[in-house]
Amino acid sequence: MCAYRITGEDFETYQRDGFFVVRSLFDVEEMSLLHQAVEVDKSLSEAAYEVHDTQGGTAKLAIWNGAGDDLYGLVARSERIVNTMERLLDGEVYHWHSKMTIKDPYTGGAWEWHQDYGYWYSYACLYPDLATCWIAVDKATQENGCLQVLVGSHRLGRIDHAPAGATQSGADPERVEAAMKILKREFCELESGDAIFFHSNLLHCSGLNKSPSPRWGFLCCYNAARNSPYKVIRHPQYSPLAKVPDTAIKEAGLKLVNQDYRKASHYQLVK
Ligand SMILES: O=C(O)CCC(=O)C(=O)O
Repeated sequence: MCAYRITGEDFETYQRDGFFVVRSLFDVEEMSLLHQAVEVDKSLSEAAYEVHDTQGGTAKLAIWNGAGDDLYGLVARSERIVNTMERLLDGEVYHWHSKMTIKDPYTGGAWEWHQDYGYWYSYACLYPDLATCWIAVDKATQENGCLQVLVGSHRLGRIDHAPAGATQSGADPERVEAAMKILKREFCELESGDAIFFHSNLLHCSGLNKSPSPRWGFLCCYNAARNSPYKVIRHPQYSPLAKVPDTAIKEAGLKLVNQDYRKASHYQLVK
């Protein structure tokens, strides 16, 4: 069982580069449970809506706010992620939201260059004290549209964002082009169960899925408790996050997958 705990080196990498990769954050058995959950509970893929890119491609996105006792919730509440986020965001954190990004074989679309804080800013968070853990549900490669990052771009500060394609928000293309001339672009190729922790101002994107395999990514996003939206908006305010031990996923997993999974699911999908 993975007992990942953030190291001093990971923390320094995060501060310098805006992200770091953890190999096998979730092991083969845990990923198998997650795959079974996806198979058994179709509500997620059925509720996912289309996200159109600027090249005519279409990805799908499911997003929800709660982190409950279903497998997705247990992953989002697991100590290996939440403790890491507490270190990265320097104090108590809460679950901001979780997302599943889905790229179907051959047709799965791209995500344009953006910073998450580019649009979370308008959710009334004063500081960019939010971060994401992007977990590879399927192996992510350049061919199927893995995440790409501009190393160190979190230090550019927040860049203006504008609509890109029908349903996306993209960072100012002129700034992105200038940043690309001085910062290294990294393709984050991951095995299933690997994860990337990244800063909300890190410029990132992902390409088309040109492969015969699906590419699913599970994103758990957190906000510092002290950075709850300063006014009431559509997105929920701070609520305490109940951490669960790292063992919880396997302990609950088989039971959840064998029972009626839908009854165990607590997530409320948002459109
Ligand atoms: O999963 C992906 O390919 C990118 C998703 C993303 O960047 C986001 O949801 O902010």
